Amino acid sequence: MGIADKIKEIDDEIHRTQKNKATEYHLGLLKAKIAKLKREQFERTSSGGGGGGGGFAAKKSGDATVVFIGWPSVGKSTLLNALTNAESKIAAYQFTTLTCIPGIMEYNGAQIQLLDLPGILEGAHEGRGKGREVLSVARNADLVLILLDVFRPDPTPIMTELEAIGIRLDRKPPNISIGKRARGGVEINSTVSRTKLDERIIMGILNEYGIHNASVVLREDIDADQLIDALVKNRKYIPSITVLNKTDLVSRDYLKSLRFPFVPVSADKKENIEELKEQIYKKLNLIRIYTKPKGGEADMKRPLMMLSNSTISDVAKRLGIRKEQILKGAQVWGKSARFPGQKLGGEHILADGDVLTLQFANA
Ligand SMILES: Nc1nc2c(ncn2[C@@H]2O[C@H](COP(=O)(O)OP(=O)(O)OP(=O)(O)O)[C@@H](O)[C@H]2O)c(=O)[nH]1
Ligand SMILES: [Mg+2]
Repeated sequence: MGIADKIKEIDDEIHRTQKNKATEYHLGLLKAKIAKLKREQFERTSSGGGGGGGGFAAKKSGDATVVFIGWPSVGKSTLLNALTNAESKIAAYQFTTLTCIPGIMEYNGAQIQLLDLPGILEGAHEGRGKGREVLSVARNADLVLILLDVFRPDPTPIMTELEAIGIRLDRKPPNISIGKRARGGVEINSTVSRTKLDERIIMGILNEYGIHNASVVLREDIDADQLIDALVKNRKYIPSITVLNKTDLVSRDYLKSLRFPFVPVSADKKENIEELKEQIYKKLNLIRIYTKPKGGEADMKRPLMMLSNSTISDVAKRLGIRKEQILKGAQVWGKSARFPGQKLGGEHILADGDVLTLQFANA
């Protein structure tokens, strides 16, 4: 039996099984098994392995990368052209765009890379219509822009496709640590008073992943899916924004009747495009970092725009460390430093407005 068949078999069993306290353990194990198989399947397909997006890989450029995901003909290419000076082909038939088309949007001093992609179909995550390659590009994005049009205004099936390829939208990684050890069995501690998962389920799922000795600490009340996410490890936690296009074709009352958060636009009539730029910029949560040469003055006019949670090493990388240089850390002035000019290591996470002087040792 191939992997796909095994997945289907377990999936069917999950759907047949009633969900209640008595079946919770069994369901938890089935979910763990299926996640393991799906990961194996993902890694076997050449495009999925490196997460590089196979034939659609685009070189990252700019301060952050936003990927457009949507059904065919919703107006992805029209929107790219409205937001940037790119010229992606537009046509009234489906699958006009066949590769990844990049554009750069400048906003508030940031250079934001936007990637237009071919449309996806339901079942994309299983490979339908090059869907896996398209979705794989989204795995490397800093923000996923889900583009819908007024003819099919429901983000859920698109989100399901993204979930199926290991992307977790608008969520944080589960706050749990699993420290493997040589012996002593599985020891479970929790810093929260109530937990959805009992010890038996946690142990069962860990065993499914070949872990028989470990110290586990739960710092939040997670469910079985989250525990599996923590074990599978190749999950990508990416923010998203849902945009509804072709609003020129409907009334305001119609838009008000829709029950999910979205940014309305008409890419063709260039309506609400500035608002969308602002929303993309805000959602990316970029921070400004200033560099100061040793003994000199910081250039406060031209910040580096970095993703939040960037480290000193990330800044060094952005500035292009030369081969013969070894980063020692940096002197930091600003919100993330305990005192002005604190010396901190490469792993230190910076805050908006920080000024820093990188320190190198010569190799
Ligand atoms: N009325 C209206 N039509 C639009 C709008 N945006 C795009 N269109 C039309 O929708 C059709 C598809 O536009 P594209 O930009 O090619 O759509 P796409 O999502 O890139 O399509 P694929 O590359 O095939 O997936 C074209 O005929 C566009 O002119 C809009 O805001 N309003
Ligand atoms: Mg297109």
